[in-house]
Formats: sequence, C-alpha cells, structure tokens
Amino acid sequence: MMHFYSSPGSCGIGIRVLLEEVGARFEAHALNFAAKEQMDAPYRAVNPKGKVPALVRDDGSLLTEFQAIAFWLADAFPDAALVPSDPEGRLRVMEIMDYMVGSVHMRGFTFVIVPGKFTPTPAFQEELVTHGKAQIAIGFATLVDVLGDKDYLMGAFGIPDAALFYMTRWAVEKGVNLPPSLAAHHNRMLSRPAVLRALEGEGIAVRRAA
Ligand SMILES: N[C@@H](CCC(=O)N[C@@H](CS)C(=O)NCC(=O)O)C(=O)O
Repeated sequence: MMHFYSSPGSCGIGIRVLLEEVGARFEAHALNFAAKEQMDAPYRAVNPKGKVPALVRDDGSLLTEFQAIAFWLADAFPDAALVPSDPEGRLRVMEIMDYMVGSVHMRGFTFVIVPGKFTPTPAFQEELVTHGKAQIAIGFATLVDVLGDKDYLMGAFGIPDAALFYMTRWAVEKGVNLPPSLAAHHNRMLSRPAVLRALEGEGIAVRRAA
C-alpha cells in the first residue's frame, strides 16, 4: 500500500488526481499547513524536505517533487497511458511540466498565495501579489498557446493536465484571471470521475470556472 502526503488545497491535489486516474491503492495523509505540520518531526521523518506532495511507494521508498511523482506513476501504470512512449513526446511533457511547476507555480502562485513567507510588510506583500499575478498571466498565455483548440495539453489526457488543474483550481479559488480556454480545461477536468474522487478525498469543494 502506498502512502500519499498532501495538504488540502495544496498542489498535492494534482498528484491525487493521477493516483485516482491510474487506480492506485494508497492511504492518504492530510497535513495541516496552518499548524505547520509539514515542519514537525513526524513528517520530516517521512520527507525531510517538509514539502508536499510526497509518495511513499510499496517498497517503502520516498518520492518527492511533482514532476518526478507524476512521471513515476505514469510509468508504473502504463495502461492509463498518461505519458507518450516516444522520447520526443516524453521530453515535451517534461518541458511543459517544468514550466508549469517551476515558473507558473513557484514564481507566480507562490507569491499570490503566501506573500507573508517573503516579507512581513503589508505593502511589500501587495507588491508580491501583483508581481505573482503578472507572472501567472504570462504563464497562462503560454499555456493557452500550448493547449490551442485541443481538449488536453498534449492532445490526449496526461500528467500535464493534472499540473494545470491544480493551478486553475487555485485561480478559481483566489480570483486570478483565467483565460477562457483554460477555464474550459478546468471545467473539462471536473467532468472526469477521477478528478471528482480526488477532490472529495481531499475534502475540497467542486468549483467550476466562470
Ligand atoms: N517543487 C515542489 C514544490 C512543492 C511545494 O512547494 N509544495 C508546497 C505546497 S503547494 C508546500 O509543501 N509548502 C509547504 C511549505 O513550504 O512549508 C514540487 O513540485 O512538488
């Protein structure tokens, strides 16, 4: 039995979507970020980085970082066909995943969601939120181009769509501007039973994009 660590409302929902999509057997552990449980000794004994998502696999080994966990799940459950099998196709998936997590999330949403981590000064926090929203707008414009008129980022549903979903969910929740095609992608994701199971499992309400 695998063990999945997340915090409700975090980027972990993306991995939970993938766990549900592949039909993995896992036990979910919810960390309370408000109580800083991710920094406490019991969780640091599981994941010394003190971050989520994290997955302890059946053999007891720990896997961290969104892209690594997502690729591993795709490879471990090939029937779900969540990544292309050819090297160029995998490379393009890696490229878009890294952009979403490294730039749109870490350099955009991070500043919008937790500006208080960077400065205690309210005026500076406001500047960080503005900066984060500008970075997200650039990122979303790029993702609009990648998505084009397809249903999913790479054509067929795959691991990049789970990464996009955790960000469109944040956009809906935080009132961040969502371009129409990404709003449609968000709502399309909500039509997938695995996505609804993941949201329910994390205790997150289903919210459609306008
Ligand atoms: N690069 C990591 C980012 C993980 C990350 O920043 N997770 C956030 C939640 S979305 C977290 O654990 N925050 C807790 C903290 O920083 O204390 C990944 O891709 O998995």
